[in-house]
Amino acid sequence: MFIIGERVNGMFSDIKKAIQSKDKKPVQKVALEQVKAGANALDINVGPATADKESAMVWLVEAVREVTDIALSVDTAKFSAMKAGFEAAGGSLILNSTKGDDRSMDQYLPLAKEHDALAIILCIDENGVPSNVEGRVEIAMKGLAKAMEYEIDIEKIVIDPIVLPANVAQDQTKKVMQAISEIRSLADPSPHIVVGLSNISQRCSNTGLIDRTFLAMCVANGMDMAITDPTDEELMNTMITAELLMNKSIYCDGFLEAYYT
Ligand code: THG
Repeated sequence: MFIIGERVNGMFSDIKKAIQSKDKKPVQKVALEQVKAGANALDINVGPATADKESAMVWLVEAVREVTDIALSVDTAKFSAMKAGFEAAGGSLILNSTKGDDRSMDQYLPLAKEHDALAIILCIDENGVPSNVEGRVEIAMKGLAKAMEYEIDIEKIVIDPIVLPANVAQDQTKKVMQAISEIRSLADPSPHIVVGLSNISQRCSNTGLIDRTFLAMCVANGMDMAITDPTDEELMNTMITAELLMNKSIYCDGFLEAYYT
């Protein structure tokens, strides 16, 4: 599993405060905790409360880059902020994200190509998030065709089927998992599949339990990347165990310890 640490996000109050007061310390602390816990990349998102998205993104990227060379997933819906974040980061990048309509992909995919970045394509188009499996799969396939048009390797493409909170869109959870499975079986070579895991339990009770149960189910359906918090030990243990049971690692009695060595 490729883990994108979710915590450097202005949606969290410590990071929001740090961005507003231009205090790098809390950002760098959170970033290093995520890396130490096993993140393979860090999501970088300035959150909703900042007016000047470009300069906030540059500041946040630079703060994190001072303490780690790990891959950065520049997470913004604003193209100018994406471009600014990419330039500030130098290399080792994930474009998070482009919508799956032609107009968005024609803008974002050339930027990903230019920086040799992984590109996350969301299963959203001009009509929003499809409410069925077929709509998600169709957008994913259009995304792969578009990547080929720009001569981007399919290994560089990451499809996000879009996870919605279980308390308001309970019927969508199963559809996300079916979409993951279908995209995996239809495409050869297959793109990566990512989900924003915490979306599933936003404003629910028992968030941890819901997150890790959903994680195991997504792993069973072929998901290989997750935006999540690797400092959640129970969640990580569930991920390691789910991958073991999917035969992605070799069983030994100390399989949990073995993962970290
Ligand atoms: N897909 C992609 N990128 C994404 C998402 C996705 N980036 C952002 C988001 N979704 C993933 N990151 C988070 C981070 C936090 C939460 C959810 C997703 C979250 N926070 C709690 C809340 O808002 O209720 C708690 C906040 C707090 O503790 O202060 O749920 O889907 N490509």
